[in-house]
Amino acid sequence: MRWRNRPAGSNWGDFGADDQRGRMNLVTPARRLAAVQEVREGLVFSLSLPLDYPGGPGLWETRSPPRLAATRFKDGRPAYPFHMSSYAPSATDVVCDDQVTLCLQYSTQWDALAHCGSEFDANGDGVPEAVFYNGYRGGEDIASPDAGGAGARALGIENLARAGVQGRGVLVDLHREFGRSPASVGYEALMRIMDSQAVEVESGDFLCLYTGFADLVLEMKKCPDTRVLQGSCAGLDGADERLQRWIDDSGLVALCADNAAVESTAAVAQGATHRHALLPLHELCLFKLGIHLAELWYLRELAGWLAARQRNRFLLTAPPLDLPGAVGSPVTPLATV
Ligand code: UVW
Repeated sequence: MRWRNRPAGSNWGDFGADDQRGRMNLVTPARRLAAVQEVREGLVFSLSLPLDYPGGPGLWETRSPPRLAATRFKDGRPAYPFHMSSYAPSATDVVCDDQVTLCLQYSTQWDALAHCGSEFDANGDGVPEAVFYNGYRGGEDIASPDAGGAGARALGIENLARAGVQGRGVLVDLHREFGRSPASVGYEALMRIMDSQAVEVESGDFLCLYTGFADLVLEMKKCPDTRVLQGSCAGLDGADERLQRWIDDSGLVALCADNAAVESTAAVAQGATHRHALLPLHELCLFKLGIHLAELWYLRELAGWLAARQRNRFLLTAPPLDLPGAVGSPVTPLATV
């Protein structure tokens, strides 16, 4: 057993002692068939930003835009363009080959379960250690890929990729309610809005939140004004205990938003006296329940199309890269309606 104590309100062990998929286990063949029933017109929406957005330093100091470069032969020549006639004089083929330095969570992305853990006394020795979903250990199972570490030996994004990310998306339009005003949306408000938009969430659903944030990012044309962005659009109130309980009880498998962190980060507490998570929804979802989070999705056109038809459900297909050991991944999600 990897742990003696499990965090209050967690489901560690419920999907198996070595489970690394978390709530994705609830996307069963029956739930996928239910998702397919939402396809009535065969139209498809891409839910990705161009991966070089937000632009510049972006939203987090540590993340920078993708840098493309040509691949090179051993003698330093770029394979871009590469005329195959240098191999065989009669060849007419011209080939371009490139590589990228990519911050995996710079733009439209999935968070792996290895993305956020907590300082928690899982082994019951009275001393908290860095621990992740299902008791996997920081520094052992999840060790920095710098300094010769292998990255996430457990809970890496490949687990999500191999789960086959396809199921029913259900969209809540927070932008319709709040416009671009900042709002921290707790249980009461979310239930009221879902009720007014006739949204029902069932076990196995991917809940998508349209806030307008990614639209604002696009309008800034790769010069993001972080002060404006930080004061704009809705996010969930991750500290609201009733909201946390509902997320657990609903059976949803992922929260996917067009904003930067799914939850509102405006109210990050300064000067609290007790130790606590600054990102309580990340703690609840990634650490305690194995619910994947997705951020900076582009939902505007899908939200408009669904609203015009009084619909809110669709088939969602959103596999991340199968990149072993990574703690996040870009994604090009597709909504089919
Ligand atoms: C953090 O909040 C640290 O990352 P993200 O919002 O991209 O999950």
